[in-house]
Amino acid sequence: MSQSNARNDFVRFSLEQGVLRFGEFRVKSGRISPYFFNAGLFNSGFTVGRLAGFYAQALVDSGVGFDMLFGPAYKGIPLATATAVALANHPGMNGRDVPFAFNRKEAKDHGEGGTLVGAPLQGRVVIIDDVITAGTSVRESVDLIREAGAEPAAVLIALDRMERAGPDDALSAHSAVQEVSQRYGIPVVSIASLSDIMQLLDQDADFAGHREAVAAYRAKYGVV
Ligand code: OMP
Repeated sequence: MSQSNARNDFVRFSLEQGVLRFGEFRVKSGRISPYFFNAGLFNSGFTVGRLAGFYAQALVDSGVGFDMLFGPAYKGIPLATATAVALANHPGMNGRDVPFAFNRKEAKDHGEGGTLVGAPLQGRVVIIDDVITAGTSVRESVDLIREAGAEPAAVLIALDRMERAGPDDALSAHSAVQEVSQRYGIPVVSIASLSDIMQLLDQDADFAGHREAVAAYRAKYGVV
């Protein structure tokens, strides 16, 4: 499958699953967005398996070198687990078995202790998440990875909303995704982006009714 087909297929899959919706949604920034992407609705064996296949493909296609995956609690935990399974089955990985780890939100003071669970954090680590809005969970993950003596290699997300960070009266020239990439000096790889959603709206008459609102939102908040 070509990379652009994978992006289109992912947008369609997200629509079919009700993960991507059009309407009016207040997002974390306070903006009223004409679309919302709720990755939590990938919540069954088949859909999480397919989602993980898209993550694995995007990571392999990116050409980023990596040794393991890290999934920040809570949403990153099933994502890292399922994507490690998908990578193990991916022909481009030549049978490599990729370790994964995740954190707890609260440190455990008995048993094995600590906040990290899974494989030891070492080497080049890919952080996996759904959407980056403020970049809070990425910062925490980068800190945990560096404290363990490992190296953040990339952030892998499902959807890049491609929108400028900051308040309306002081919009940044960059998106939250670009800021994360610049701040930590690592690539942010996404399965799909707002451009791919726009492409679907341009091409599919069934969704044409949402085109104008999404285009207007992009013109106001989008990065080029
Ligand atoms: P950070 O982890 O701080 O970057 O924020 C992730 C947040 O993005 C989640 O709490 C979601 O509520 C939110 N979100 C989506 O999951 N999908 C969207 O399409 C838009 C948002 C958002 O609020 O910006």
